Amino acid sequence: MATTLSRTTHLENKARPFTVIVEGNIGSGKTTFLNYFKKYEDLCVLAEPIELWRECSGHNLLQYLYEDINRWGFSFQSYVMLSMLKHHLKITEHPIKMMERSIFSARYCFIEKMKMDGLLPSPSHAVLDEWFKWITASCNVSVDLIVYLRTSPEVVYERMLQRNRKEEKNVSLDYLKQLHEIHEDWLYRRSIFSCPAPVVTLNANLDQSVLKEEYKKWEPCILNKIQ
Ligand code: DGT
Repeated sequence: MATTLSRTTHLENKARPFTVIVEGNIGSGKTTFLNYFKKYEDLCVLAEPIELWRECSGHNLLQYLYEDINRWGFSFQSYVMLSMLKHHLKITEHPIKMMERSIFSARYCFIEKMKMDGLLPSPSHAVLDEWFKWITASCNVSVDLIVYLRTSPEVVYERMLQRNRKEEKNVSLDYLKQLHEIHEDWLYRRSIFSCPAPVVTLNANLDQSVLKEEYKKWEPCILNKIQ
């Protein structure tokens, strides 16, 4: 018991890791990016908890979402926020934490898009927004760097068709175009919301072999090696 307590205290007292969030449209290559950085021992890599969303006490929330957004949008977004919060708060002994997406893109991109499309009733939006405001004011969800994998909607649409995730079969090019614009407004044009950290933008349309060179170029910055 004493050992458990002293270990907890030790970890709580440790400095917060340098936290990098990886953002970009559906199919922009976030998972590939994370996989590339897994080789570094200094890093705690947290992939998006999509498997949790597919298996919430036996319910595939991602599937429900795409089948009937009006009915399931609120439940899905509540669960996304919870799973993202867990990642933000996850204690690690690694000096760097890299997360796929964040509570910020859940709120600023996906919840916002549902609201714009009239798919999230105003009271449901208000409740999610209150949760978001409370979490960001009361919990340490600070971020040090955002990596924006910038793509064109046509490219990610092709990738999405190729990967053929069954839940995404009804996701249209139009939807990806609108989601792209929201990411652009937030992370590139910086015209909506605030960025919780400086943004590094990578051209993620590039072919994998070339893209690796881009990853390498940005490595010192991403690994917090710049003095
Ligand atoms: P990648 O590696 O860049 O191809 O990333 P994906 O496409 O595996 O991951 P992501 O986060 O762009 O999308 C996963 C699926 O979950 C996709 O169908 C969109 C959906 N999704 C992710 N986060 C949210 C969210 O906060 N709200 C909604 N409505 N959908 C979300």
